[in-house]
Amino acid sequence: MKTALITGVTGQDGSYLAEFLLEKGYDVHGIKRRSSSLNTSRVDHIYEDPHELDSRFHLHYGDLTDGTSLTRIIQEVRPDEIYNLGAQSHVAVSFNQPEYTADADALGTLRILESIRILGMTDDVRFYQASTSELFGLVQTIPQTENTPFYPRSPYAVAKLYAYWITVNYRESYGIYTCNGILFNHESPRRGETFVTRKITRGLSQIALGLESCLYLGNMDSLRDWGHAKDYVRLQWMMLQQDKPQDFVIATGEQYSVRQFVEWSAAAMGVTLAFRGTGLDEVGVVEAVEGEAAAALKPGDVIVRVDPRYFRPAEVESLLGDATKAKFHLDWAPEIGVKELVSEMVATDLDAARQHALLRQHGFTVPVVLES
Ligand code: NDP
Ligand code: GDR
Repeated sequence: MKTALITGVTGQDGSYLAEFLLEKGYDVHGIKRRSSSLNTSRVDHIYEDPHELDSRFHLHYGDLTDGTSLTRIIQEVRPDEIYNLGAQSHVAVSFNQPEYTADADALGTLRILESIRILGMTDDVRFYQASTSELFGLVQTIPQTENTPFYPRSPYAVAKLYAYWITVNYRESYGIYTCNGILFNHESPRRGETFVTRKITRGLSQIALGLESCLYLGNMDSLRDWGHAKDYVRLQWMMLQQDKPQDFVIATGEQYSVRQFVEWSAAAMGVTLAFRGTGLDEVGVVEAVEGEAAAALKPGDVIVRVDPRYFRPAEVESLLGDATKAKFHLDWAPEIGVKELVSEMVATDLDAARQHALLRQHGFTVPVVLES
């Protein structure tokens, strides 16, 4: 039985990867950070009573900013594979917390690699680094491949640039089996609520049920290559099963705007949305409503507006990936298309909104938070 250690196990990708590896028979150890409130909701369903002898899922307190905790955990667990998915992963937040972002995302990666080296495990462990399409930033060529030059546009991307190169450097310097997965945006019903896709599906669901009245967004012209997180975590594992370590771009090869994602999400709940006006005055107006899902809405309702507070100091306007190398070497292709992704996210968020609506109907206070 192989043993895997996952940083960021409580996040979107970490939770799907843990499920995937448990199904493959792995013993899975995850690092969770201390939080004043519970932060394990995405993995609670796979957590077993630690008193059970055959439990294969284990959680350890640790933090990417705390090198000794990382060394201790790696020494105790002695994993065959380490997946470094932990990060301050929000691009906009990285402009507010650049130093912390660098500490967790850049130095955190170095701390793990150094632990591997200091513990004399360079030949025993395989390391996956969650690199990102944000590295391409101000894109130099379209579509982006493993050979496209990087031009990071945020403290997050700059920190991830360091993490990318230190991962390459420890492979070349010490012969550690390390891989960078340069993953384009991937989403799911487990996506953090402040990333744009989830903000849209969750926000529109609440509006459809009459719990909220308007969704405020930033740059709706932004273009992204959106895949499904489940397809992408499979890749993270596949990369570590090759004879030789390599870096791969993972993407769908299709690109859509934030506005398009809003339209599809509305359509998935029976609402035809039209965009009128330009710039800061652009609004999303309900044109027609079909079915019962969005019973609170009627034609003419303005349910989407632009709020400049969600613009970033420097924007990544357009990302489009070319995953030919992964298709060739790993025989990988995404299985879940963007429309299916939207339907799944909307269905989950509509269910949650219905529960909230029911609670409100019965006099319970349900805080609805759209701020992101
Ligand atoms: P999430 O934001 O959902 O998860 C991030 C995880 O990192 C959470 O478990 C979080 O813990 C943990 N974390 C944050 N700070 C620390 C810290 N200081 N020490 C230890 N753990 C910490 O991200 P995703 O699952 O979406 O992404 C996974 C990784 O892939 C990230 O590194 C991200 O930057 C990268 N990436 C993501 C892409 C995407 O589209 N999703 C695309 C390309 C790269 P907590 O739950 O307590 O907050
Ligand atoms: P991104 O994802 O920055 O690409 O990083 P996000 O969903 O936050 O933004 C995508 C695009 O949508 C625009 N946008 C908004 N974004 C947010 N969050 N909120 C809004 O209201 C809003 N309105 C418009 C953004 O400006 C941007 O252009 C994600 C993260 O998962 C990173 O960790 C990962 O590395 C990259 O994807 C690939």
